Amino acid sequence: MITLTTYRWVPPFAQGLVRDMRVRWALEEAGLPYRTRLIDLEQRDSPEHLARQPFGQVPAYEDETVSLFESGAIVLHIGARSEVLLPMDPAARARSVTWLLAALNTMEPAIQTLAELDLFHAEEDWARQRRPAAEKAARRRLDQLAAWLGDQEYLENRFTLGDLMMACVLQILRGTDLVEEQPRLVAYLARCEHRPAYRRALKDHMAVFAESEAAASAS
Ligand SMILES: N[C@@H](CCC(=O)N[C@@H](CS)C(=O)NCC(=O)O)C(=O)O
Repeated sequence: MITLTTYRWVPPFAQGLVRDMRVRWALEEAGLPYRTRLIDLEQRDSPEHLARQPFGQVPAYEDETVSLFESGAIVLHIGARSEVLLPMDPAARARSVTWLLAALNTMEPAIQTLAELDLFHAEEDWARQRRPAAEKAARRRLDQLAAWLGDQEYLENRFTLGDLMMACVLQILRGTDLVEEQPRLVAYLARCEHRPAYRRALKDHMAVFAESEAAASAS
């Protein structure tokens, strides 16, 4: 059985965005059942968790054959078991891997920089000075992505794990208007989020936090 390790609870600003969502969504697309191992934030630097995730982060993943960390590596591993996520054709497969890496390596750094300024440093002077340049850099990447997308439904000619990862990265901007500035990206994100597998993943992801909050208020 596949085991996904993630947090028992995170603050509301992070709910829906924790990177276990990428893995849950991929598992739902692939139709693979899994169980969760829930850890508290305080347990992230425990020897037991560091053995699974050397940087004390989530998600971590285990199946019968391998233990993995890094959401991109995990989604690729799941993709190898599902044509819904990775096309069989070698060229199409390579293109979808390219988009997954573009999401993680080109889009996410600019987007995450802006989100961290807003979420963790909004009241600090240095962050106010840094923000305009960070916003400009993120907007440039969004402009480029929207230009590529044009009138296509997905980044290539069908949904793949590249779209899954790109959608999750775009969601990090939900506290800003940057995606809303781009009607093509709004429609693209909605299209991805409309997938039944995404909805099931989000429901299960959010249920964990709701249960933790209910247990905390009952005690
Ligand atoms: N590159 C990693 C990033 C994982 C990550 O940032 N996880 C966050 C939750 S979404 C976390 O565990 N943060 C706690 C920390 O960095 O100490 C991946 O994609 O798996």
